[in-house]
Amino acid sequence: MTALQQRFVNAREAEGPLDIAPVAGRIGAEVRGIALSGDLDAITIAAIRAALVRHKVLFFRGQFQLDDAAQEGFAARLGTPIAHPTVPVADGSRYLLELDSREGYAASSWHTDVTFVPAYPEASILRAIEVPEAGGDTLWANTATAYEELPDALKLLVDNLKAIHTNLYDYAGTFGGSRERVEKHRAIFGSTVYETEHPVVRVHPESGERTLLVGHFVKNFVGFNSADSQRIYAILQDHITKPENTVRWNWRKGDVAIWDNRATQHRAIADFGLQRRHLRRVTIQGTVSKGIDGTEGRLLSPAPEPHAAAAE
Ligand SMILES: O=C(O)CCC(=O)C(=O)O
Ligand SMILES: [Fe+2]
Repeated sequence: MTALQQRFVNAREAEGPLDIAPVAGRIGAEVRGIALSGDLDAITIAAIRAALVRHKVLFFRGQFQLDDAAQEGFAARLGTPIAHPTVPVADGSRYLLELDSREGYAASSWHTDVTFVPAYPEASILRAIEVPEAGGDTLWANTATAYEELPDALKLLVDNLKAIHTNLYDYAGTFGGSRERVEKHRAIFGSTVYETEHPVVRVHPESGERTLLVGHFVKNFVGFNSADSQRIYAILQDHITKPENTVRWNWRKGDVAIWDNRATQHRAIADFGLQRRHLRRVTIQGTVSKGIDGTEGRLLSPAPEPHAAAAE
């Protein structure tokens, strides 16, 4: 096996306190025999964090002990929970984002969460409250193996490329439901318009892996017009989302998925018709993206405060 192939193997650690079963060949692992809570000890939390960086998405079945407050409590052990920049929190919670099919919701296009800000979340924790009998799975893709596999000439193109990400994206193409609901969602999601320039290749702050940072918030690549941007985008997304790079999770009520939002994209599969599908998410604060040459992500809009920028 070459070093490259070795790295692609989504194998469990030889030792460690967690019972981990890899799910797909390159991404995803189920963690068994653990009840998530705000009271987990530091060794278990450190092991979960390490497994997250290694496997990129972790699944925990049957976490019925978690209510909204406990989901937030666990998030606070993993890092610093943050609310969505524009969408109000779910009723009675401090940080939770409601993902409820009753609101016409299905994030059914590939994305990394909240990349329209420079320090977008490092992780997201999603809990299934109600799920369809069949359908409504979620897919995740490994953006590190996607980069690793690119032909050298394409690596050369993306290594110094930058992209503009915005929350004013194509809602109609990504969000199910009636036109009225799409409009309502757009009004809330885009109530403040953000634009951020990110390196297309982000160096993962913990693993040092190079990852592709694109997804549906990308508006264009710097120096390219929108027609060329769309084609480059399609090439990169095709590499990221090819089945070999993905894992698919069939939700049961009580499941929790945690993903490393710095090394993955994900999307829901909107094949569940009018059945109820209800999940709640909390995100963990991330750090500003950094490219291969150290270039950092930067906020373009809303115009950053000059004082705040100087103080950073
Ligand atoms: O509904 C899903 O499966 C995914 C939703 C999503 O994009 C998210 O929770 O960030
Ligand atoms: Fe998402």
